[in-house]
Amino acid sequence: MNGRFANLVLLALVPLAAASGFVMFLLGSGPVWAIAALHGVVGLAVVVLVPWKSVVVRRGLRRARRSGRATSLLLTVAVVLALLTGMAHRVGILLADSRMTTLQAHVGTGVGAAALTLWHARRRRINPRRTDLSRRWLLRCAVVASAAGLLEVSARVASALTTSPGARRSTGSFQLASSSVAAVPETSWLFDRVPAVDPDTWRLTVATGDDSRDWSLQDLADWDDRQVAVLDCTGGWWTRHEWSGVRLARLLPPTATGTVEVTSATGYARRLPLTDQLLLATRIDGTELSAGHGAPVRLVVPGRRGYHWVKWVVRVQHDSEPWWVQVPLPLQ
Ligand code: HEM
Ligand SMILES: Nc1nc2c(c(=O)[nH]1)N[C@H]1C(S)=C(S)[C@@H](COP(=O)(O)O)O[C@H]1N2
Ligand SMILES: [Mo]
Repeated sequence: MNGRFANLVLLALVPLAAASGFVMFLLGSGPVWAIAALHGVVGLAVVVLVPWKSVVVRRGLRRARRSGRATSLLLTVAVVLALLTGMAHRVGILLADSRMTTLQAHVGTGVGAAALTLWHARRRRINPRRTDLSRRWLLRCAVVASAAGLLEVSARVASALTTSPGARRSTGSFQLASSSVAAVPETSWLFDRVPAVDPDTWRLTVATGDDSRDWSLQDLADWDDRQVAVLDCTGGWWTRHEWSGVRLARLLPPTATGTVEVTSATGYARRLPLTDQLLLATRIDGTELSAGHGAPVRLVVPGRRGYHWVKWVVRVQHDSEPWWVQVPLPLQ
C-alpha cells in the first residue's frame, strides 16, 4: 500500500472526471458514448482508490490539527456525493420531476469536488519524483484501471437490467416516462426565468451582413416546416417530439453559409453552424408552445444538447464568426 500513489493518482483522476463529464455535455451525440465510458472508468477508479486513500486520511487525522482540515472534509463529502449521485443516475434514479435531478446534483458536487481537489493539492504539495514512473507504479495503475473497468462493466449491466431497452441515450440520459407535451419539464440552464413576451408586438430581428429585417409572428405563420427531434437535457432526460415552425435558413439569403448567433429575450444566446436542420419552432406536436417552453418562438437543434435550444428567440445574427468563439457552456 502506498499513500503517495493514491494521492497523486486521485489528484489527476478527480479533475479528469470533471473534464470528461464536461466533454460529454459539449459533444451531445456521436462519439459521446466513448467519453461516457471513459468518464465512468475514471470516476469509478476513484472508488477503487478509497482503501488506499483512507489509510492516508486516518494517518492525517491522528496528527496534530492542520489548517485546511475543514476544507479537506468538504472535499471528501463532495467526492462521495459525486460518486453516489453518478452511480445512482447510472442505475436509473432520475428524479425528473423534482427541483433538482440526480444528475444536476452530480454535476454540482462533481464540479465542487474538482475545484476543491486542486485547492487541496496546492495546500498539500507533493513534488513528483522520477521513481513515480517506475514499473511498479505502472503496474499499480494497470490494476486500478482494470478494477475500475470491471466496476464500469458491472454498472452498465446493472443499468441494462433496470432500464427498458432504448430508453437510454449514449449521453446517459433517460427517456421521460410519458411522451405527452405536458410531461416535458420546463427547464432553465442556470438562472434564466420565463420573460413576459407579448406575441402581438414580438418581432424577430434577422441580421445578415448589413441587412436586417424584422419578422412578426404573422409573417412566420406562412410556413409549416416540421422536424422530429430529441430534446436531451443535461439534467439527464430526453424526449422526442415533432416541432413545427420555420426553418431558420429560409429567413436568410438562399446561399447563406457560416454561423448564426441566436439570442433570447432574456439575453441567453448560442452561436451555431448554420444548417438546414435549425428550426425556429412555434409549435410542439401540433400545439402552440407554452411560455415555459419558449413561446412564441424557440430554436430546435437536432443532435445537440438542450442548452443550445434557445427559448424566447428575438434575434438571429448571421455572419462568418466561428461558432466556437463563445463560452463553451452558457453562464446564465
Ligand atoms: C463537470 C463535472 C461532471 C459532469 C458533467 C459529469 C457527468 C456525468 C454523467 C452525464 C454521468 C452519467 C453517465 C451515464 O450514466 O452513462 C456521470 C456518471 C458518473 N460520474 Fe460524473 N460528471 C462530472 C463529474 C464527476 C466527478 C468529479 C466524478 C468523480 C469524483 C464523477 C463520477 C461519476 C461516476 C462514478 C459516474 C457513474 C458512472 C458509471 O457507473 O458508469 N463525475 N457523470
Ligand atoms: N433562453 C433560454 N433558453 C433555454 C434555456 C435557458 O435557460 N434560457 N435552457 C435550455 C436548456 S438547458 C434546455 S434543456 C431546454 C429546455 O427546454 P424546455 O424548457 O422546453 O424543456 O431549453 C434551453 N433553452
Ligand atoms: Mo437542459
